[in-house]
Amino acid sequence: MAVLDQMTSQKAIELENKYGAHNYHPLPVVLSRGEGVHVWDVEGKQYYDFLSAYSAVNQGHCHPKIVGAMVEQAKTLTLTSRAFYNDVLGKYEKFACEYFGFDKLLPMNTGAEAVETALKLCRKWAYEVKGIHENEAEIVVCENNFHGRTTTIISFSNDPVARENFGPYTKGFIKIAYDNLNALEETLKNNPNVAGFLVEPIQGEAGVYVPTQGYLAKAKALCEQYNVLFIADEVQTGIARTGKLLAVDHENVKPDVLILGKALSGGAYPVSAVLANDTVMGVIHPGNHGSTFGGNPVAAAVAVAALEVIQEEQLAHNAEQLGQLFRSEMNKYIASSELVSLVRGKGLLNAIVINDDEDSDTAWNICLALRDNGLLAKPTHGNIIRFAPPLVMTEAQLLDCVNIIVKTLKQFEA
Ligand code: IF1
Repeated sequence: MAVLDQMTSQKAIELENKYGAHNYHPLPVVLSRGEGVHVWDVEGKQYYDFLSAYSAVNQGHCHPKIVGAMVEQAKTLTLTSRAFYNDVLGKYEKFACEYFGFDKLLPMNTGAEAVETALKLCRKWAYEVKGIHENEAEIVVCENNFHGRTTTIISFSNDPVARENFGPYTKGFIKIAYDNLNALEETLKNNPNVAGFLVEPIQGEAGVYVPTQGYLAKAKALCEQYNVLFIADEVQTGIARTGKLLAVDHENVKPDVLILGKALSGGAYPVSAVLANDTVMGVIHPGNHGSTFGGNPVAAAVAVAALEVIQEEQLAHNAEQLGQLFRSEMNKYIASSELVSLVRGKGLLNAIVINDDEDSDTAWNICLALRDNGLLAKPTHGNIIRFAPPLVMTEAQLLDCVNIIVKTLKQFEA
Protein backbone atom coordinates (compact mmCIF):
# COMPACT_ATOMS: atom_id res chain seq x y z
CA MET A 1 0.00 0.00 0.00
CA ALA A 2 1.40 3.37 -1.05
CA VAL A 3 0.88 5.03 2.34
CA LEU A 4 2.99 2.35 4.01
CA ASP A 5 5.95 2.94 1.69
CA GLN A 6 9.04 4.57 3.16
CA MET A 7 7.83 8.12 3.88
CA THR A 8 9.93 11.21 3.39
CA SER A 9 9.02 14.57 4.92
CA GLN A 10 8.45 16.03 1.48
CA LYS A 11 6.11 13.21 0.48
CA ALA A 12 4.10 13.47 3.71
CA ILE A 13 3.65 17.21 3.22
CA GLU A 14 2.62 16.73 -0.41
CA LEU A 15 -0.03 14.18 0.59
CA GLU A 16 -1.55 16.49 3.21
CA ASN A 17 -1.51 19.35 0.75
CA LYS A 18 -3.23 17.38 -1.96
CA TYR A 19 -5.78 15.37 0.06
CA GLY A 20 -6.23 17.28 3.30
CA ALA A 21 -8.36 20.37 3.79
CA HIS A 22 -6.12 23.39 4.16
CA ASN A 23 -7.33 24.39 7.63
CA TYR A 24 -3.80 24.62 9.07
CA HIS A 25 -0.43 26.05 8.11
CA PRO A 26 1.93 23.68 9.96
CA LEU A 27 5.58 24.35 10.53
CA PRO A 28 7.30 22.22 7.88
CA VAL A 29 8.47 19.29 9.99
CA VAL A 30 7.02 15.78 9.77
CA LEU A 31 7.08 13.87 13.04
CA SER A 32 6.91 10.11 13.31
CA ARG A 33 7.89 9.32 16.91
CA GLY A 34 7.81 10.87 20.38
CA GLU A 35 9.15 9.96 23.79
CA GLY A 36 9.15 12.23 26.85
CA VAL A 37 10.29 15.73 25.89
CA HIS A 38 11.52 14.64 22.46
CA VAL A 39 10.03 14.03 19.04
CA TRP A 40 11.73 12.70 15.90
CA ASP A 41 11.03 13.47 12.26
CA VAL A 42 10.78 10.84 9.56
CA GLU A 43 14.43 11.37 8.64
CA GLY A 44 15.39 10.58 12.25
CA LYS A 45 16.30 14.11 13.41
CA GLN A 46 15.58 14.66 17.12
CA TYR A 47 13.84 17.76 18.50
CA TYR A 48 12.77 19.15 21.84
CA ASP A 49 9.00 19.66 21.69
CA PHE A 50 8.22 23.18 22.94
CA LEU A 51 4.55 23.11 22.05
CA SER A 52 3.42 19.83 23.67
CA ALA A 53 0.46 19.71 21.29
CA TYR A 54 -0.80 22.98 22.76
CA SER A 55 -0.28 21.69 26.31
CA ALA A 56 -1.96 18.32 25.81
CA VAL A 57 1.27 16.34 26.26
CA ASN A 58 2.13 17.69 29.74
CA GLN A 59 3.09 14.18 30.89
CA GLY A 60 5.51 13.76 27.97
CA HIS A 61 5.11 11.88 24.71
CA CYS A 62 3.97 8.25 24.90
CA HIS A 63 4.17 8.08 28.67
CA PRO A 64 4.50 4.33 29.38
CA LYS A 65 1.94 4.35 32.20
CA ILE A 66 -0.67 6.18 30.11
CA VAL A 67 -0.03 4.13 26.97
CA GLY A 68 -0.07 0.98 29.10
CA ALA A 69 -3.48 1.84 30.55
CA MET A 70 -4.78 2.66 27.07
CA VAL A 71 -3.53 -0.55 25.45
CA GLU A 72 -4.81 -2.72 28.29
CA GLN A 73 -8.26 -1.15 28.19
CA ALA A 74 -8.32 -1.16 24.37
CA LYS A 75 -7.83 -4.93 24.43
CA THR A 76 -10.67 -5.38 26.91
CA LEU A 77 -13.54 -3.02 26.07
CA THR A 78 -13.40 0.19 24.03
CA LEU A 79 -16.93 1.51 23.71
CA THR A 80 -20.39 0.72 24.95
CA SER A 81 -21.96 4.16 24.51
CA ARG A 82 -23.81 5.52 27.53
CA ALA A 83 -26.81 3.35 26.67
CA PHE A 84 -25.17 0.83 29.00
CA TYR A 85 -22.90 1.20 32.01
CA ASN A 86 -19.22 0.34 31.75
CA ASP A 87 -17.04 -0.75 34.65
CA VAL A 88 -14.39 2.01 34.32
CA LEU A 89 -16.36 5.28 34.04
CA GLY A 90 -17.62 5.39 37.62
CA LYS A 91 -14.15 4.71 39.01
CA TYR A 92 -12.74 7.54 36.90
CA GLU A 93 -15.53 9.94 37.89
CA LYS A 94 -14.95 9.24 41.60
CA PHE A 95 -11.19 9.60 41.17
CA ALA A 96 -11.44 12.89 39.23
CA CYS A 97 -14.10 14.40 41.52
CA GLU A 98 -11.90 13.73 44.56
CA TYR A 99 -8.79 14.89 42.70
CA PHE A 100 -10.27 18.27 41.76
CA GLY A 101 -12.74 18.66 44.63
CA PHE A 102 -16.15 18.61 42.93
CA ASP A 103 -19.34 16.57 43.41
CA LYS A 104 -19.81 15.52 39.80
CA LEU A 105 -18.12 15.16 36.42
CA LEU A 106 -19.66 15.19 32.95
CA PRO A 107 -17.39 13.39 30.46
CA MET A 108 -16.89 14.60 26.89
CA ASN A 109 -14.11 14.26 24.31
CA THR A 110 -12.73 17.55 23.02
CA GLY A 111 -12.16 20.88 24.69
CA ALA A 112 -14.73 22.64 22.54
CA GLU A 113 -17.35 20.04 23.50
CA ALA A 114 -16.58 20.60 27.15
CA VAL A 115 -16.93 24.38 26.70
CA GLU A 116 -20.28 23.82 24.95
CA THR A 117 -21.31 21.57 27.82
CA ALA A 118 -20.43 24.27 30.35
CA LEU A 119 -22.43 26.87 28.39
CA LYS A 120 -25.50 24.61 28.25
CA LEU A 121 -25.13 23.77 31.94
CA CYS A 122 -24.89 27.46 32.82
CA ARG A 123 -27.98 28.37 30.83
CA LYS A 124 -30.07 25.56 32.29
CA TRP A 125 -28.95 26.55 35.81
CA ALA A 126 -29.93 30.16 34.99
CA TYR A 127 -33.52 29.18 34.17
CA GLU A 128 -34.07 26.42 36.70
CA VAL A 129 -32.12 27.65 39.73
CA LYS A 130 -31.36 31.34 39.36
CA GLY A 131 -34.81 32.03 37.92
CA ILE A 132 -33.94 33.98 34.77
CA HIS A 133 -36.79 34.26 32.26
CA GLU A 134 -36.56 31.67 29.47
CA ASN A 135 -34.17 32.51 26.60
CA GLU A 136 -32.88 35.63 28.31
CA ALA A 137 -29.73 34.34 29.98
CA GLU A 138 -26.47 36.06 29.10
CA ILE A 139 -22.96 34.71 29.54
CA VAL A 140 -20.07 37.16 29.94
CA VAL A 141 -16.90 36.33 27.97
CA CYS A 142 -13.60 38.14 27.45
CA GLU A 143 -12.10 39.88 24.47
CA ASN A 144 -9.41 37.89 22.67
CA ASN A 145 -10.69 34.65 24.15
CA PHE A 146 -10.01 31.25 22.67
CA HIS A 147 -12.44 28.50 23.65
CA GLY A 148 -12.66 26.32 20.53
CA ARG A 149 -14.18 26.11 17.07
CA THR A 150 -17.91 25.32 17.28
CA THR A 151 -20.45 27.70 15.76
CA THR A 152 -21.54 28.94 19.20
CA ILE A 153 -18.00 29.36 20.50
CA ILE A 154 -16.82 31.32 17.46
CA SER A 155 -19.89 33.50 17.87
CA PHE A 156 -18.11 35.21 20.77
CA SER A 157 -14.58 35.06 19.37
CA ASN A 158 -13.06 38.25 18.03
CA ASP A 159 -10.61 36.57 15.72
CA PRO A 160 -11.88 37.45 12.23
CA VAL A 161 -10.13 34.46 10.65
CA ALA A 162 -11.94 32.06 12.99
CA ARG A 163 -15.31 33.83 12.58
CA GLU A 164 -15.79 35.33 9.17
CA ASN A 165 -18.45 33.77 6.94
CA PHE A 166 -19.48 31.24 9.58
CA GLY A 167 -22.54 33.24 10.69
CA PRO A 168 -25.32 33.61 11.70
CA TYR A 169 -23.92 33.68 15.20
CA THR A 170 -25.35 32.46 18.50
CA LYS A 171 -26.80 35.18 20.75
CA GLY A 172 -26.58 35.51 24.50
CA PHE A 173 -23.00 36.58 25.08
CA ILE A 174 -21.59 39.85 26.39
CA LYS A 175 -17.94 40.50 25.62
CA ILE A 176 -15.84 42.56 28.03
CA ALA A 177 -12.15 43.43 28.32
CA TYR A 178 -9.96 40.73 29.90
CA ASP A 179 -8.18 41.53 33.14
CA ASN A 180 -10.58 44.40 33.83
CA LEU A 181 -12.58 44.15 37.05
CA ASN A 182 -14.44 47.41 36.46
CA ALA A 183 -15.76 46.12 33.17
CA LEU A 184 -16.91 42.92 34.90
CA GLU A 185 -18.54 44.75 37.81
CA GLU A 186 -20.36 47.24 35.55
CA THR A 187 -21.62 44.41 33.37
CA LEU A 188 -22.87 42.36 36.29
CA LYS A 189 -24.48 45.40 37.90
CA ASN A 190 -26.31 46.46 34.74
CA ASN A 191 -27.41 43.05 33.48
CA PRO A 192 -29.53 41.01 35.91
CA ASN A 193 -29.79 38.28 33.27
CA VAL A 194 -26.13 37.35 33.44
CA ALA A 195 -25.81 33.68 34.41
CA GLY A 196 -22.10 33.02 34.00
CA PHE A 197 -18.63 34.42 33.45
CA LEU A 198 -16.47 32.27 31.14
CA VAL A 199 -12.77 32.98 31.47
CA GLU A 200 -9.33 31.56 30.67
CA PRO A 201 -7.13 31.99 33.80
CA ILE A 202 -4.30 32.84 31.39
CA GLN A 203 -5.19 33.71 27.81
CA GLY A 204 -3.20 31.24 25.70
CA GLU A 205 -3.92 32.08 22.10
CA ALA A 206 -4.00 35.80 22.86
CA GLY A 207 -0.25 35.38 23.51
CA VAL A 208 0.05 33.88 27.00
CA TYR A 209 -1.49 36.94 28.61
CA VAL A 210 -1.25 36.59 32.41
CA PRO A 211 -3.86 38.76 34.19
CA THR A 212 -2.97 41.06 37.07
CA GLN A 213 -2.40 39.24 40.37
CA GLY A 214 -5.74 39.19 42.18
CA TYR A 215 -7.92 39.43 39.07
CA LEU A 216 -9.27 35.89 39.25
CA ALA A 217 -10.00 36.02 42.98
CA LYS A 218 -11.81 39.34 42.70
CA ALA A 219 -13.70 38.23 39.60
CA LYS A 220 -14.84 35.15 41.52
CA ALA A 221 -15.96 37.35 44.43
CA LEU A 222 -17.96 39.55 42.03
CA CYS A 223 -19.58 36.45 40.55
CA GLU A 224 -20.59 35.31 44.03
CA GLN A 225 -21.99 38.75 44.84
CA TYR A 226 -24.19 38.73 41.71
CA ASN A 227 -25.08 35.01 41.81
CA VAL A 228 -23.24 34.33 38.56
CA LEU A 229 -21.35 31.09 37.81
CA PHE A 230 -17.59 31.48 37.53
CA ILE A 231 -16.67 29.15 34.65
CA ALA A 232 -12.94 28.47 34.28
CA ASP A 233 -11.68 27.20 30.94
CA GLU A 234 -8.59 25.31 32.08
CA VAL A 235 -8.32 23.29 28.87
CA GLN A 236 -4.91 24.79 28.17
CA THR A 237 -3.83 26.08 31.60
CA GLY A 238 -4.94 23.10 33.69
CA ILE A 239 -3.30 19.86 34.79
CA ALA A 240 -0.02 21.28 36.18
CA ARG A 241 0.95 23.38 33.16
CA THR A 242 1.23 26.69 35.03
CA GLY A 243 2.97 25.32 38.14
CA LYS A 244 -0.17 24.42 40.08
CA LEU A 245 -2.70 21.69 39.36
CA LEU A 246 -5.03 24.40 38.04
CA ALA A 247 -4.13 27.98 37.12
CA VAL A 248 -6.94 29.23 39.39
CA ASP A 249 -5.08 27.59 42.31
CA HIS A 250 -2.53 30.43 42.13
CA GLU A 251 -5.30 32.64 43.57
CA ASN A 252 -7.05 29.94 45.60
CA VAL A 253 -10.14 30.29 43.46
CA LYS A 254 -12.67 27.48 43.28
CA PRO A 255 -14.65 27.76 40.03
CA ASP A 256 -18.35 26.89 39.99
CA VAL A 257 -17.77 25.12 36.70
CA LEU A 258 -14.37 23.71 35.68
CA ILE A 259 -13.59 22.84 32.05
CA LEU A 260 -10.74 20.39 31.35
CA GLY A 261 -9.35 18.78 28.20
CA LYS A 262 -6.01 18.25 26.50
CA ALA A 263 -3.64 16.96 29.24
CA LEU A 264 -6.51 15.17 30.98
CA SER A 265 -5.35 12.31 28.73
CA GLY A 266 -1.68 13.29 28.48
CA GLY A 267 -2.32 13.70 24.77
CA ALA A 268 -2.98 10.00 24.25
CA TYR A 269 -6.68 10.26 23.46
CA PRO A 270 -9.35 12.97 23.25
CA VAL A 271 -10.70 13.29 26.79
CA SER A 272 -12.46 16.35 28.19
CA ALA A 273 -14.68 16.98 31.18
CA VAL A 274 -16.83 19.49 33.00
CA LEU A 275 -16.85 19.41 36.77
CA ALA A 276 -19.33 21.13 39.09
CA ASN A 277 -21.10 20.64 42.38
CA ASP A 278 -24.58 19.15 42.70
CA THR A 279 -26.43 22.49 42.88
CA VAL A 280 -25.25 23.16 39.32
CA MET A 281 -24.78 19.71 37.77
CA GLY A 282 -28.11 18.66 39.25
CA VAL A 283 -29.98 20.44 36.45
CA ILE A 284 -28.76 17.85 33.94
CA HIS A 285 -31.16 14.93 33.40
CA PRO A 286 -31.21 11.95 31.01
CA GLY A 287 -31.46 13.12 27.41
CA ASN A 288 -30.34 16.69 28.09
CA HIS A 289 -26.79 16.16 26.89
CA GLY A 290 -24.33 13.48 25.85
CA SER A 291 -21.99 11.99 23.29
CA THR A 292 -21.34 8.56 21.81
CA PHE A 293 -17.71 8.50 22.94
CA GLY A 294 -17.86 10.66 26.06
CA GLY A 295 -17.04 8.57 29.13
CA ASN A 296 -15.90 5.53 27.15
CA PRO A 297 -13.78 3.01 29.05
CA VAL A 298 -10.55 3.77 27.16
CA ALA A 299 -10.92 7.50 27.90
CA ALA A 300 -11.70 6.76 31.54
CA ALA A 301 -8.68 4.45 31.99
CA VAL A 302 -6.38 6.87 30.19
CA ALA A 303 -7.55 9.86 32.24
CA VAL A 304 -6.97 8.10 35.57
CA ALA A 305 -3.45 7.14 34.49
CA ALA A 306 -2.73 10.65 33.17
CA LEU A 307 -3.85 12.28 36.44
CA GLU A 308 -1.86 9.77 38.51
CA VAL A 309 1.28 10.61 36.53
CA ILE A 310 0.82 14.30 37.37
CA GLN A 311 0.88 13.46 41.08
CA GLU A 312 3.45 10.66 41.06
CA GLU A 313 5.98 12.72 39.13
CA GLN A 314 5.13 16.00 40.90
CA LEU A 315 4.76 17.73 37.58
CA ALA A 316 3.15 20.88 38.98
CA HIS A 317 6.19 21.41 41.18
CA ASN A 318 8.56 20.74 38.28
CA ALA A 319 6.65 23.16 36.05
CA GLU A 320 6.88 25.86 38.72
CA GLN A 321 10.63 25.36 39.25
CA LEU A 322 11.58 25.08 35.59
CA GLY A 323 9.29 27.95 34.64
CA GLN A 324 11.10 30.29 37.02
CA LEU A 325 14.44 29.09 35.70
CA PHE A 326 13.30 29.54 32.10
CA ARG A 327 12.11 33.12 32.62
CA SER A 328 15.18 34.14 34.60
CA GLU A 329 17.53 32.65 32.00
CA MET A 330 15.59 34.30 29.18
CA ASN A 331 15.65 37.62 31.04
CA LYS A 332 19.44 37.49 31.18
CA TYR A 333 19.48 37.37 27.41
CA ILE A 334 16.66 39.90 26.98
CA ALA A 335 18.53 42.48 29.10
CA SER A 336 20.98 42.91 26.22
CA SER A 337 18.68 42.08 23.31
CA GLU A 338 17.28 44.42 20.67
CA LEU A 339 15.16 41.62 19.25
CA VAL A 340 13.16 40.29 22.20
CA SER A 341 11.26 42.74 24.39
CA LEU A 342 9.98 40.42 27.12
CA VAL A 343 9.22 36.93 28.38
CA ARG A 344 6.03 36.26 30.32
CA GLY A 345 4.09 33.32 31.63
CA LYS A 346 3.51 31.03 34.58
CA GLY A 347 5.02 27.63 35.18
CA LEU A 348 5.90 26.14 31.79
CA LEU A 349 3.36 28.18 29.82
CA ASN A 350 5.49 31.05 28.55
CA ALA A 351 5.89 33.33 25.57
CA ILE A 352 8.45 35.78 24.28
CA VAL A 353 7.43 38.96 22.52
CA ILE A 354 9.55 39.98 19.54
CA ASN A 355 10.26 43.64 18.84
CA ASP A 356 8.30 43.67 15.60
CA ASP A 357 4.73 44.27 14.48
CA GLU A 358 1.93 41.73 14.90
CA ASP A 359 1.76 40.76 11.27
CA SER A 360 5.47 40.47 10.61
CA ASP A 361 6.89 37.05 9.76
CA THR A 362 9.77 37.33 12.23
CA ALA A 363 8.33 34.89 14.78
CA TRP A 364 7.66 32.36 12.01
CA ASN A 365 11.20 32.68 10.68
CA ILE A 366 12.62 32.26 14.18
CA CYS A 367 10.54 29.11 14.59
CA LEU A 368 12.00 27.74 11.34
CA ALA A 369 15.50 28.42 12.64
CA LEU A 370 14.64 26.87 16.03
CA ARG A 371 13.51 23.78 14.15
CA ASP A 372 16.83 23.65 12.30
CA ASN A 373 18.56 23.92 15.68
CA GLY A 374 16.49 21.06 17.14
CA LEU A 375 13.61 22.72 18.99
CA LEU A 376 9.96 22.99 17.91
CA ALA A 377 7.77 25.96 18.82
CA LYS A 378 4.97 27.86 17.11
CA PRO A 379 4.12 31.57 16.90
CA THR A 380 0.77 32.66 18.38
CA HIS A 381 0.99 35.96 16.50
CA GLY A 382 3.49 37.42 14.04
CA ASN A 383 5.57 38.66 16.97
CA ILE A 384 4.88 36.19 19.81
CA ILE A 385 6.32 32.69 20.29
CA ARG A 386 4.82 30.33 22.85
CA PHE A 387 7.17 28.02 24.77
CA ALA A 388 5.39 25.09 26.43
CA PRO A 389 7.53 21.95 26.76
CA PRO A 390 6.32 18.74 28.37
CA LEU A 391 6.45 19.02 32.16
CA VAL A 392 8.66 15.92 32.51
CA MET A 393 11.69 17.95 31.44
CA THR A 394 14.82 17.97 33.61
CA GLU A 395 16.74 21.08 34.62
CA ALA A 396 19.71 20.05 32.45
CA GLN A 397 17.41 19.64 29.44
CA LEU A 398 15.80 23.01 30.08
CA LEU A 399 19.19 24.74 30.19
CA ASP A 400 20.13 22.95 26.96
CA CYS A 401 16.91 24.32 25.43
CA VAL A 402 17.61 27.86 26.67
CA ASN A 403 20.99 27.61 24.90
CA ILE A 404 19.31 26.57 21.66
CA ILE A 405 16.74 29.37 21.93
CA VAL A 406 19.29 32.08 22.75
CA LYS A 407 21.71 30.89 20.05
CA THR A 408 18.86 30.99 17.53
CA LEU A 409 17.61 34.42 18.60
CA LYS A 410 21.14 35.79 18.28
CA GLN A 411 21.07 34.80 14.61
CA PHE A 412 18.24 37.35 14.23
CA GLU A 413 19.81 40.26 16.13
CA ALA A 414 20.20 43.16 13.72
C1 IF1 B 1 -6.91 24.73 17.19
C2 IF1 B 1 -4.76 28.13 20.27
C3 IF1 B 1 -3.95 26.61 21.91
C4 IF1 B 1 -8.18 26.11 24.30
C5 IF1 B 1 -8.98 26.56 25.35
C6 IF1 B 1 -10.79 25.26 24.60
C7 IF1 B 1 -10.05 24.77 23.53
C8 IF1 B 1 -8.73 25.19 23.38
C9 IF1 B 1 -8.45 27.53 26.34
C10 IF1 B 1 -10.67 23.81 22.57
C11 IF1 B 1 -7.97 24.73 22.25
C12 IF1 B 1 -6.26 24.88 20.69
C13 IF1 B 1 -6.91 24.14 19.59
C14 IF1 B 1 -6.06 24.36 18.38
C15 IF1 B 1 -5.13 25.47 18.68
C16 IF1 B 1 -5.25 25.65 20.15
C17 IF1 B 1 -4.66 26.76 20.81
F1 IF1 B 1 -3.59 28.45 19.77
F2 IF1 B 1 -5.66 28.30 19.39
F3 IF1 B 1 -5.02 28.92 21.32
F4 IF1 B 1 -3.95 25.56 22.59
F5 IF1 B 1 -3.18 27.53 22.32
N1 IF1 B 1 -10.25 26.13 25.46
N2 IF1 B 1 -6.84 25.16 21.90
O1 IF1 B 1 -6.90 26.56 24.17
O2 IF1 B 1 -10.15 22.52 22.72
O3 IF1 B 1 -11.65 21.46 21.03
O4 IF1 B 1 -9.29 21.89 20.46
O5 IF1 B 1 -9.86 20.14 22.15
O6 IF1 B 1 -6.33 24.95 16.14
O7 IF1 B 1 -8.13 24.84 17.32
P1 IF1 B 1 -10.25 21.46 21.52
